Amino acid sequence: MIRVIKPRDDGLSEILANRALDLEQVDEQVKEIIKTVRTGGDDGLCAVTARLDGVEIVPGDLLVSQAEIKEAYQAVNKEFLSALRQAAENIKNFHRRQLRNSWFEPRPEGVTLGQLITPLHRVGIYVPGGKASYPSSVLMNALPATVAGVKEIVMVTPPGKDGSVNPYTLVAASEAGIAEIYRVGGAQAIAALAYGTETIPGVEKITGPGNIYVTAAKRQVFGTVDIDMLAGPSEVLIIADGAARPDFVAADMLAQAEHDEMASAILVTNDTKLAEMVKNELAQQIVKISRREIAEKSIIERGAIIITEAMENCIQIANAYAPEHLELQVLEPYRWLGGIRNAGAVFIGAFSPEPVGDYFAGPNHVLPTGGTAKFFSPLNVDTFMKKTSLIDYSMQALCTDGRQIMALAATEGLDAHAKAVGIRLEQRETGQGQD
Ligand code: HSO
Ligand code: ZN
Repeated sequence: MIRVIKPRDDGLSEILANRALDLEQVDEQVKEIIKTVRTGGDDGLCAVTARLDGVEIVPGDLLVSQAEIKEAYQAVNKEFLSALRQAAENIKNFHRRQLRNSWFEPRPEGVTLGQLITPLHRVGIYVPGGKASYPSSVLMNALPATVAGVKEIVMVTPPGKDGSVNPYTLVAASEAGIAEIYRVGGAQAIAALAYGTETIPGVEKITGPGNIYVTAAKRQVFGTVDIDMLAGPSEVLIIADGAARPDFVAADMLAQAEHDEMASAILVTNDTKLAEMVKNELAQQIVKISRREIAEKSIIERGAIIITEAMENCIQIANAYAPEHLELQVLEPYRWLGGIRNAGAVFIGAFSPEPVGDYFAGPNHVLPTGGTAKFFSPLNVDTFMKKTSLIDYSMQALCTDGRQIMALAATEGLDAHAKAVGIRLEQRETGQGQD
């Protein structure tokens, strides 16, 4: 059922390529939706929601009430709540380590330089509805923003057919300190966050995964607001050697495959026997999982077992693939870790399966997909911070550097730039300046 590929097979290049998100196919439709919300405000937003989601909502009902949040707490079980709270603690602790201070550097020559690091003021978090509505993703998006010091965190999430919002999502939002929740989803929710409506004031940045319409909308509003990244289907690449447990490896591949038919689970190994055993394990385990149909499609269409000559080749393939999640189920994981350049998150050893990171350990599970781990990082505290540069020159320092600045300005033909410096140098020469 799963492809087995040996290097030089054509299949390998097929797996390494062909992962780009094809957002163009929905761009026109998304452009129309954004225009409707931008020009029509609340009415446009509710009209699109009625048309596309089949839910009639009046602007006055967009905001989820405190009473609904209280009710949601009644609907969720205690075990969920205590696990969620512990996960939240772990996530906050991990992200606190990412906080950086503003800095000032006064130098003896009369120059002080520095960098202010300040949180964004208002951000919007998109949480998908339906099957992919994950309370864990609410925490993963909101808590780094909280740790960063963002004052206003807004959440949007599509309503069910009856207009309700998943109680687990609501409880997670409340636990993460989100006070403003709107029942609206899709590209129209992204448009509302970017441009604002009468009911939903606009935000500065939008984060969180969504379907292809949401992702295309995020790309279209980028520049009006900032976005985190363009998320594609989830993926895991597992490097395993002869010491790995085939049942563990297969279980981890299925944990990935059950997310979505488009999700990819790939095993790269230098051990032919392990490859064979994992293949058998997959066949045995897949019939026992509740999302079997989704997982089967994912494993058949997107999964692969790649057999290489040596561990070095496994590492090379991982770097070329740049997976969202990389598992190292090998005898000496730390020996190989230094060779890893491209991965969203690395899970080390037999007892760190991906769900540990998906839910609990603390690092973020919003990770770069589709090979973008070559240049994107996991969602983190910096995602919600911005930097402001500080420049403080004394009169003495300007006199020292002024001629060089004027020379550069003259070369660019920017006479007024040169004069803005020159006027100060002259003042110094005539003795009128003060430091
Ligand atoms: N594996 C997903 C996150 C997730 N898994 C949420 C379960 N719930 C993307 O990293
Ligand atoms: Zn997952």
